[in-house]
Amino acid sequence: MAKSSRGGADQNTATIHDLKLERGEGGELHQTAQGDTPVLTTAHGVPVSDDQNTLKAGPRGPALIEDFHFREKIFHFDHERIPERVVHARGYGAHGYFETYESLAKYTRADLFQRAGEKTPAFVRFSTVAGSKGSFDLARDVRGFAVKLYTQEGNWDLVGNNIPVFFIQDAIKFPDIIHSVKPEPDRGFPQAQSAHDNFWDFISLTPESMHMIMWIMSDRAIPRSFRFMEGFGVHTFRLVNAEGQSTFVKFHWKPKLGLQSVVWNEAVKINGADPDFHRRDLWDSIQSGNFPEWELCLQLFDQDFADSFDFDVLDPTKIIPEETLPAIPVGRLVLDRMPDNFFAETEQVAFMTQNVVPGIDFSNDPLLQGRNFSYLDTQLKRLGSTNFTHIPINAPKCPFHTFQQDGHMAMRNPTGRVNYQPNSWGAGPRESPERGFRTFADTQEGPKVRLRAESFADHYSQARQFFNSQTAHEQTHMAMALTFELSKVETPAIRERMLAHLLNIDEALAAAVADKLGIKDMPKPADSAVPVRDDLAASPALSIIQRGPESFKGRKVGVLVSNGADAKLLKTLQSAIEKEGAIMEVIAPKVTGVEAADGTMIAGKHMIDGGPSVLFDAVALVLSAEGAEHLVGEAAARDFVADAFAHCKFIAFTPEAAPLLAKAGVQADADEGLIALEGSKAIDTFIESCRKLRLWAREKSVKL
Ligand code: HDD
Repeated sequence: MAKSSRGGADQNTATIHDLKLERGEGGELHQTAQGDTPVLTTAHGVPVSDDQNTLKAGPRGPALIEDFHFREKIFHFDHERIPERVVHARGYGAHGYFETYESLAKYTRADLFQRAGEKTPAFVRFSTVAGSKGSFDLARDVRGFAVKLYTQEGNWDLVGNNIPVFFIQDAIKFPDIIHSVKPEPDRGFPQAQSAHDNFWDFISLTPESMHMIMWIMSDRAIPRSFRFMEGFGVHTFRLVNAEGQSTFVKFHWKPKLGLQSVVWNEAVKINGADPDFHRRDLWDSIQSGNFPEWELCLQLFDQDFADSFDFDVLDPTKIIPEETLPAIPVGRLVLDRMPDNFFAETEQVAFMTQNVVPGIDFSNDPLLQGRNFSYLDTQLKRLGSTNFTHIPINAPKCPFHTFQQDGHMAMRNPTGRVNYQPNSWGAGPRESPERGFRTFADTQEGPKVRLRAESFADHYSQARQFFNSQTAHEQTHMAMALTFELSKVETPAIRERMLAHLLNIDEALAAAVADKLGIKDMPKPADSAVPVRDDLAASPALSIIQRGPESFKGRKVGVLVSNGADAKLLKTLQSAIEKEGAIMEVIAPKVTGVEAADGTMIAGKHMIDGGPSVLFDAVALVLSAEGAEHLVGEAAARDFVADAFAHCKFIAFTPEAAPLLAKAGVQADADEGLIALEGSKAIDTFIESCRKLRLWAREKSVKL
């Protein structure tokens, strides 16, 4: 079992200290801890005698300002909050390491890529973009995928997302896109939603967003777990080797457990049932020793490829399809330890795109160039001091020496007389032309202009390519997402403007959305600066369903049980699930569990109301006839079954559970996704089916 370095399992075991009620010198009552419990002190180390009562003039009198312990305690509490991140406020992080497969010295002098098998400590923070810190996990949104690698030559931050393109091409538009998606300023809502007028107004006036919109309206924006999503560095970067030669690179993180998302109807329900769904998933898997892994894959290319590629490699609204340029695995990222303290690490971690190391450099992507200003600036606002690098989570793990000094909360001032260089004292660090970071000597020329390059002008072709690369089910999900979002837009002109863009992407998609919205008069297609291409080959790598997992590993089965259930069957089911690397959780009418037919007790993890089927990847009903009869009358049990069916999940059931299926409107032989637990092969069939994750063929009939 994995433990955090401090605390861990020991702190999870509650011990009730032997508390004793004592009368103090003045006759007042207080509880005192006994044994070896440390004595509570003030922040200045003064032992505290009473932490239950303020100092008063008489037992019923007013409080005295002299009470320094009370004042210090409340003062500190009043200042506990720091500003939340202006974007990506809600996030969750974990520690781990990156392991290099083979030396990449040919391409880069970056120290972490020099030696096969080298392990570099890492901290990763996943996030949603629009919602505030306390919002729910399954908003339709981009997920941040920020990786800090503590290399031997400084910290390298790869501050990416789970989507490889972005809304805008130039950083100067960032405040506008973010203002538009955040709660509208007059009313202060909606929270963590893009489904409102301001967002779609901005988008419909910003054609360069169309490719990103296709991704956001796809199931990529409602991932099942952080563990099952990809990460992307988005921009083109450069690798630079010891000879000073540069190779362009795009960074991809690929989850070892395959891609998986939920469906929208499920996401909405998960947000109610468990707003911390993604956090809990990461916590549970790391704490139980199931460490998630991603492979770092590189798309490497030279100037000739860049010149001949269909789009500008500096345009962050474009991808290079993996079928055109394969992403080569070069190492793996393993997350194996939760932070000891959420605030100290996950909240205070400061990611910055400008944190690059010798051997890795920027490109001229105008979004990246602007980001390189923003991230340093925001840390001062958020963390309150230029000394935020003194916070352990942000400090390098390699030796480092600067002459920076003073400022708020300075923890690490230079010692001795020398705080400048050059100096005559023969002391202190000096720069190193050999080891130091050298910017790639790219030649630049041209007038100073505020212009968008013409090579950035095609806003629809890759949006179309993305849509064409999806399976029919995924295309339906996108049409439904667009319909949902635009149905929340109150201004008809904005909806129509969006339809005009959709017409440039896919006419059938535009028609489906118009039909579902009830719009009869189709607008004219939006003007496009350049002809929209329809010769771009579909890229199967862009589809989640086509990139599913090979096994059911890392997933979760929810088993609804009742009194009189078959304990032996449940045990066999559990071992089959665990053999697959998945886990089983029991849902019972009462959380304390049920009594099985053989008289043994089966413990519950959830009661029915607290364990709806949306929290699981597949479900099983292990019920007795009597149990099923009782559950038929419970709305939560009926929803458990009806939702699992509607969300195209695989459902195993004992024949006795048939009345519950029927009451939930599910025919026991409706399709091959319903597996009766009869005969010796039934459990194997169930597990094999679960590997497909969902029975998408059912979707047509349930019309989600
Ligand atoms: Fe950003 C945070 C990713 C464009 C300005 N961004 C932030 C985080 C991620 C990204 C993952 C959260 C880091 C964490 O967990 O602490 N941002 C992206 C990606 C972008 C992008 C992939 C486009 C490719 N961002 C972007 C632009 C700007 C910013 C164009 C401003 C010009 N981003 C910020 C920020 C944040 C931030 C205001 C807020 C909190 C923070 O930096 O530390 O500086």
